[in-house]
Amino acid sequence: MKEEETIAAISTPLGRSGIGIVRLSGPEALGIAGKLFTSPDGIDLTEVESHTLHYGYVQDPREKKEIDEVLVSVMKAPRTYTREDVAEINCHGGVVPLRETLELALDAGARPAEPGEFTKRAFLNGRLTLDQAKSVKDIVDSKTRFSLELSLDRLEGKFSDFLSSLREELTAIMAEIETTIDFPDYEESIVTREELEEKLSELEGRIQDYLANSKDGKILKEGHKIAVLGRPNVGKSTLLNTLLREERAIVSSTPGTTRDTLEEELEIDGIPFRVTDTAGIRQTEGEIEKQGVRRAKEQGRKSDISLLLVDVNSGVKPEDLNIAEEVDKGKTILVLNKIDLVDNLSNREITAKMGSGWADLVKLSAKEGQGLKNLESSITELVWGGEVRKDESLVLLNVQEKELLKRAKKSLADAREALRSGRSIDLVELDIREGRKDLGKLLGEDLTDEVLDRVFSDFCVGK
Ligand SMILES: Nc1nc2c(ncn2[C@@H]2O[C@H](COP(=O)(O)OP(=O)(O)OP(=O)(O)O)[C@@H](O)[C@H]2O)c(=O)[nH]1
Ligand SMILES: [Mg+2]
Repeated sequence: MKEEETIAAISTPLGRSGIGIVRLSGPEALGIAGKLFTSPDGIDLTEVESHTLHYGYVQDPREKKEIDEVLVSVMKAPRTYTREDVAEINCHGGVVPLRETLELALDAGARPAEPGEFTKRAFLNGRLTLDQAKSVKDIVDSKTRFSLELSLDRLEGKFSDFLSSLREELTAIMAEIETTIDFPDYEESIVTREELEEKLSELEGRIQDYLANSKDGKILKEGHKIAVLGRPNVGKSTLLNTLLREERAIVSSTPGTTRDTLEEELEIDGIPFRVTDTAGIRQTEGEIEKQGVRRAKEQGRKSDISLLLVDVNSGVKPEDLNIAEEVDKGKTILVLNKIDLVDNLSNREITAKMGSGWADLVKLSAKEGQGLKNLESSITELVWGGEVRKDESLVLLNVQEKELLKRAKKSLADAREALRSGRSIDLVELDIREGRKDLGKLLGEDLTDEVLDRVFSDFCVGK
């Protein structure tokens, strides 16, 4: 069987680093590691105790040439990541010793691991549920503390627990229905249609709550898009730099400085964003600038949030009004910039010109940083509706997972409808069975090899 083979891979990123790890897993992991390893006190890795660390050298067994000075961790099945024997050879982090160590391991009988194969084995050997296995990838990919926390929740099995308990209850309901069908005359065994309906509606509510708390995993990983818009010279590039806390975009007092869009990653309060600085929007004859303006408008349409800047020092101009007409105000924060240059600013005067209906209005000095905190909280508020972030029940689901949960909920609603309209109890059971099947899919049952391969193929090699 394939799973009996011992696999090996470099499990740390390649490049210059302090250490790098070659990981082996499988029945021969310790034997193979032992063939490459020599230690001053002649340790035999297959003989040592589990979960111990050993100092020595990786040596080419043929040439007796030392490749690297290493520490080898020995972890014996079953208390390991894969539930198989695992050896991890901690090399110095350069590319050459790692590659050579891996090659020696392959010469000694290991097979190169496929992407995600260590985690796949952890799943196949029952150490992780499919859901937990998938969250391992999210953890590796997490760009922010917040998405990491949510992925860790899943690794702990919160989602699997929720699904299992739901499914157990559906199984219990189905069993009750079966007894009702098999022993229709036996008083005790009969559940009433009302009781069933009530129970189903409660389960539906639980799925609904879960869906309501779910956030799109993709957005959490890749970030919401923010476009910075406005006419030339209002301070868009300055704002980008201030948000990033680095001098990223060129700033100058010449209108039309930014000719093209510039996208950067940004984290506010642990939430990832992608901010795009755009070319100032105005009527222009310049071909390049025209293109820039077209792209700026496009960014505005594509973004989840827009920041429309106006320069309060120069006041609202016809160009500002033109832009205001084009944007979707519901997702746009009106930013009154350069407040450091004016003494007292009346919001009303500005809104009288720019109109109302903006998602929010923030006074700012992009140059001096005044009002930056307000702008940042206004942005997170707009994305999370304020309170959601603090909610502990928040879960990370991807589109397919949401879809399956919705389907399960729909099946329960169908079952309830069938009960209410007096259909035969067999049909009711059929709907429930359908919903239960979707939960099973989410739990990673009835998986074909193809589905499994797809899940793990996104992983990096060595995880
Ligand atoms: N006093 C003051 N000056 C600012 C502020 N924000 C930007 N500026 C100045 O305004 C000028 C234009 O700033 P940019 O950030 O280049 O403006 P922009 O909107 O990117 O301009 P384009 O790329 O030409 O569309 C520069 O001289 C900035 O230093 C601010 O809050 N206060
Ligand atoms: Mg600019």
